[in-house]
Amino acid sequence: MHVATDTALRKITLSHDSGSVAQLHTQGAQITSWRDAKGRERLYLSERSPFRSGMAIRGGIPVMFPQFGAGVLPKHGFARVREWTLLEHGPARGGASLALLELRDDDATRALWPHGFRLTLTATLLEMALDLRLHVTNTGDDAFTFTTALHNYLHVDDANMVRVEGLTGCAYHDKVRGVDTRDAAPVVWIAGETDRVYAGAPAETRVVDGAHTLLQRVTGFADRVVWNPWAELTRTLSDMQPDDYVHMLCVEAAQIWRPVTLAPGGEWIGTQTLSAG
Ligand code: TA6
Repeated sequence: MHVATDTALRKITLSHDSGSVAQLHTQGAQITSWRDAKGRERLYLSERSPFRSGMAIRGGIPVMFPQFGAGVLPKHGFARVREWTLLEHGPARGGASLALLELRDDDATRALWPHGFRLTLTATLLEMALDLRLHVTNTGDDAFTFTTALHNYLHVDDANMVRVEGLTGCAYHDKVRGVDTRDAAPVVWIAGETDRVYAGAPAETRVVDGAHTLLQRVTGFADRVVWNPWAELTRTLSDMQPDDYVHMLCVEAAQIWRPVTLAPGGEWIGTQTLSAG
């Protein structure tokens, strides 16, 4: 896939001896590509993304903080459009490749959200897995409350044929129909616009895309979001091609239903390992 990239946005590469490679934009600490050791791209990235400073990148793994979705802050918070500081980048134990990025409050974030915080994202690339660790610390003098997500845009060959396993029996809010309901089906098939926030989901979710699977293992993030805009909504999104919905599915690790409150000095950690099969 060819992606035009504005050189103003800084991008780093994680590479593993096995041949797996990931790209990460320091804006948003956003992973924008992950190719496993067999050479298969596992993330969707829109060719129509603006790749301009301060504008959300459509695809990869945006970090939503301190607000998931709509609310008093800009949609999905500000962490995804801020420049993060690269603290570490290089080889790690067992041949892994690691990047550690940090975002701290500054005048601009305090103007939107008057709190002292430190966020770090640690990305570790392995042969067939990508591991992310989001660490939130309250560095201020007052408590704050946040919601968050790793908004994974998975690349799939055909969304019509994809099944998501592991959410059976989970309560969810269906944003398309505006109802709270429960998933009784043994697997989730995507057959139209889908926007669901699953509450208290199991730690493992599996996405099966033909012969390819992706296992998502999560700690800390209690909720999952499954989103595909489908044909009609995609046509209204200027940063996606009309047919892109066929090749993407968001299965997100999130903390939404029960917002997290941190006292001064308090910490919260969420992790996610995506394993390619
Ligand atoms: O996680 C699903 C969702 O909240 C959808 O409702 C949809 O709006 C999507 O995120 C993308 O949001 P964005 O602001 O990046 O267009």
